[in-house]
Amino acid sequence: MKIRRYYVQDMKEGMLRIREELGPEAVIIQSRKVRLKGLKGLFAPRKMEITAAVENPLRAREPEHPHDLNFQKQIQEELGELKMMVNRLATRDFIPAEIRDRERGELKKWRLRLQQQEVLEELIEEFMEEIQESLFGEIQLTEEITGLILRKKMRKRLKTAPEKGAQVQVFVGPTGVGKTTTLAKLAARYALYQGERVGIITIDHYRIGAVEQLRTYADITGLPLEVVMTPRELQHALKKLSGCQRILIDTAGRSTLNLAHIQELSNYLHNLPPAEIFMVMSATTKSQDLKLISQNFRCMNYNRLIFTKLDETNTYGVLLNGIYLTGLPAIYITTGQNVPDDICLADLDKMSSLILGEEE
Ligand SMILES: Nc1nc2c(ncn2[C@@H]2O[C@H](COP(=O)(O)OP(=O)(O)OP(=O)(O)O)[C@@H](O)[C@H]2O)c(=O)[nH]1
Ligand SMILES: [Mg+2]
Repeated sequence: MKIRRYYVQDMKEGMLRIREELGPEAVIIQSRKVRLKGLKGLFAPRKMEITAAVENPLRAREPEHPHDLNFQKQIQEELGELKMMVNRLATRDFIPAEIRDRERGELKKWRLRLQQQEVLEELIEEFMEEIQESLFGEIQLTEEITGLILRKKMRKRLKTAPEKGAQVQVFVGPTGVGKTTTLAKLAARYALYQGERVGIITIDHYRIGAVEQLRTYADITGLPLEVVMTPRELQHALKKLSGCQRILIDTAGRSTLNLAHIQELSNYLHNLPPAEIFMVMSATTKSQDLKLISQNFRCMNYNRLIFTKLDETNTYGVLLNGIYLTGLPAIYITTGQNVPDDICLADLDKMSSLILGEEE
């Protein structure tokens, strides 16, 4: 075996020299950046030290017919293999252990942040693996760079959509998440800011005080309110309000574990015209409960998300988890009890900043 060491500017130059001198069968067994010895080396840019070896130097000689097409093809194949090998070696085996550990340290910080934010473990693993794979070869991996890459990946995972402006909008979800309050905020915005004719329907005749709550909002804004007790009555109410540009339908909050109640409510929604059906999720919901909510309410055919009560928590993983579990875009975020002010459009940058704890 012949082993030779080269000092070159870059890998490309090294490969050319190795091929020239050792032939196509040579393999690179080590590569690293070094300073040349002596005063001169101190001021010169760092060189690449490549150690290459060839098993049988005899085969390294040039062939008798270098222009033979088969020979050229063989050379190219071998060069391709060599390239792959070099890449593998350069990205894994020859990074000093201390740099590898530093990279892991940077990731650890972000893993911890995502865990604190209660991002689902499966999503955290996915992010960490993707970043580790794409970055393992980068020597200058700082906490800041890792954060930027994570942010970019998170933006891709999060999902928003523009306001659709469907005529019929329904608000569904578990108890007490803010369905009625959010409906009131949007009704006021449509009516007062956009000058639209708005009608409200409520299917919530189960909870004592539910109708009065909505009637208070309707009276303040002067909007018509229809209370319905059966799916058939809902059809009548829709007809009655058909002159409205916007019809907002409030539903009763149902316990996530009571599938019979959820199913009963979904019967009302079977014959709706094309509608935006908002699943309202509170930011204070536990991640594991979110899984149940997204599954058990599926029969409601909800197609968009609203996240409420962001002002009540410092843990924002729900935003990512909700979008991930349902595959649906978030449209609105609410941040307080004030009607109509405490609502805004969901925004990718804002959501990822909340989860990662960074300024935009
Ligand atoms: N802090 C905060 N409170 C909110 C927000 N949205 C709603 N609330 C409050 O949460 C409580 C429940 O709100 P509702 O709108 O009645 O909730 P709901 O989903 O209609 O409740 P049910 O109809 O009983 O299922 C009320 O006290 C609201 O003022 C929000 O964004 N932030
Ligand atoms: Mg309600």
